[in-house]
Amino acid sequence: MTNHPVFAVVGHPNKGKSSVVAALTQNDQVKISAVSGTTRVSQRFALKLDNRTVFELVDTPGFQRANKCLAWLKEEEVTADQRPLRIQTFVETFTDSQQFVDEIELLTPIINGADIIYVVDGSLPYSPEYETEMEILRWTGNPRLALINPISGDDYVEQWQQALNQYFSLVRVFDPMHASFDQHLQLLRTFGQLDSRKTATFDQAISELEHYRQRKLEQAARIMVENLYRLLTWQQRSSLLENSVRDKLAAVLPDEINRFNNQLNNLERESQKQLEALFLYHQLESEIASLKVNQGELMDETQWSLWGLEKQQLILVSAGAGAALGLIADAGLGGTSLLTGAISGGVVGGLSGWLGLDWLKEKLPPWLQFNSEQQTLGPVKDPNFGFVILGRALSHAQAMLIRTHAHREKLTLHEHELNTMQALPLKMQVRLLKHFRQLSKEGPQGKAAVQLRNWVYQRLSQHL
Ligand SMILES: Nc1nc2c(ncn2[C@@H]2O[C@H](COP(=O)(O)OP(=O)(O)OP(=O)(O)O)[C@@H](O)[C@H]2O)c(=O)[nH]1
Ligand SMILES: [Mg+2]
Repeated sequence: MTNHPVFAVVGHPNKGKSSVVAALTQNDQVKISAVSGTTRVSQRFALKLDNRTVFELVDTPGFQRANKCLAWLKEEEVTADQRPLRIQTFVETFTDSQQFVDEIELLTPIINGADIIYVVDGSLPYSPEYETEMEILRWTGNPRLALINPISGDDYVEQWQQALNQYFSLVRVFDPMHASFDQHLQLLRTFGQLDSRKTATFDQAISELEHYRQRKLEQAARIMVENLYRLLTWQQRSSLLENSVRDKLAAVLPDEINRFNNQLNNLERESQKQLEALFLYHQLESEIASLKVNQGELMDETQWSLWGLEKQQLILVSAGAGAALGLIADAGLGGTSLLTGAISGGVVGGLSGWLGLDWLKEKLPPWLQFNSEQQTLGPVKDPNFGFVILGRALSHAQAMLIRTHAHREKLTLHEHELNTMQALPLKMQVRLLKHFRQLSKEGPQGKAAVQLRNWVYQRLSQHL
């Protein structure tokens, strides 16, 4: 015997039973598909918090022969008090037979004590054929809750409510594909109401789940700021190139910049994987445009300003916040594609050793390191780069926070979040810029990291 609540999720085929199980147990491995009859055998899925099972849901196949089942049950005349026993006899009689395979699968967990969650589609009209299923469930005598899943609209929700209220003590609307975290918690509260002995268990589960979610968001903020630090400070050294081939550098540089870009993308992907695992997405397909830092015309003296050395940006990076305020509006986030990070012009800073041009030495500001003995690329100097990385990471995390584990479509980045980065008040942009620079200097253990983590946490919390 288990001491945590168990619910059997039952109903007609293809009404979203498995989707409900996936969403509520935060498990993207539950099999879901548009093909009716996807779930063939009952399978238990647990919601675990810190390795402790809070509750289990049993995903079951849909009713296939409800009429015949009810006819068998009625073959003997029984009074209401004997109906649960009659259901038990049915299961004992047909277990291991080839008849009623689906009914046996779905009734077995119920006679073993599971409460019932009956799932229907609120976008299709109610019809009496469901009465047979509901009658069988009523015969079990177990606590029963009905969920109306508005698969493609809520046109018939009211009609369903009229019918379901007669067979179920609680009836709720729940959309497993789009339910928010709050709606999840509300439904858990309903689970607790189904049986007064379980109310306290679910009240506790809800408060644990809230804490658990907060901790996850804190961890997410940590992962995102560490990623930000790694990308902001990423430097690539080349061991292949010797001084004797200095004149061939121009030819090699594009490949090196490609390699640099690949590394940035690999680092970012690694961090995205960590976030996906954190939010319990183990087989999420994502379609995210690659981050791309352009070379610009690196070897062309007349184009040197394209490496992020534009006059306005120079001031932006080196001057205090007051001076920067007025500049950010046009030199800052304005022309940047925040989605791909393909900032126009070259943005690769730290071009140490790539040029060997004396003229550059004089023109370079002190914050751009120059060492003619080494070939290094990076770190990226464009002040917008921090916004690009953070905007992408927020968009990725938020896409996971607003989806449920019943969603099987590819994850795509939402331009929306990137736009809101762009729309941040100037003061906030300046503050973030300062934090980015400080983070690059102090590392992920410093003060700026704490401030950035808090900021990220706040933004993620807004989506709860
Ligand atoms: N748009 C939308 N589609 C849904 C929703 N719930 C389920 N679906 C889709 O409906 C189909 C069936 O969902 P499942 O969760 O596999 O249904 P099931 O009741 O477990 O089906 P069987 O195991 O075949 O009995 C899948 O294609 C789901 O993506 C919903 O709330 N909205
Ligand atoms: Mg299923």
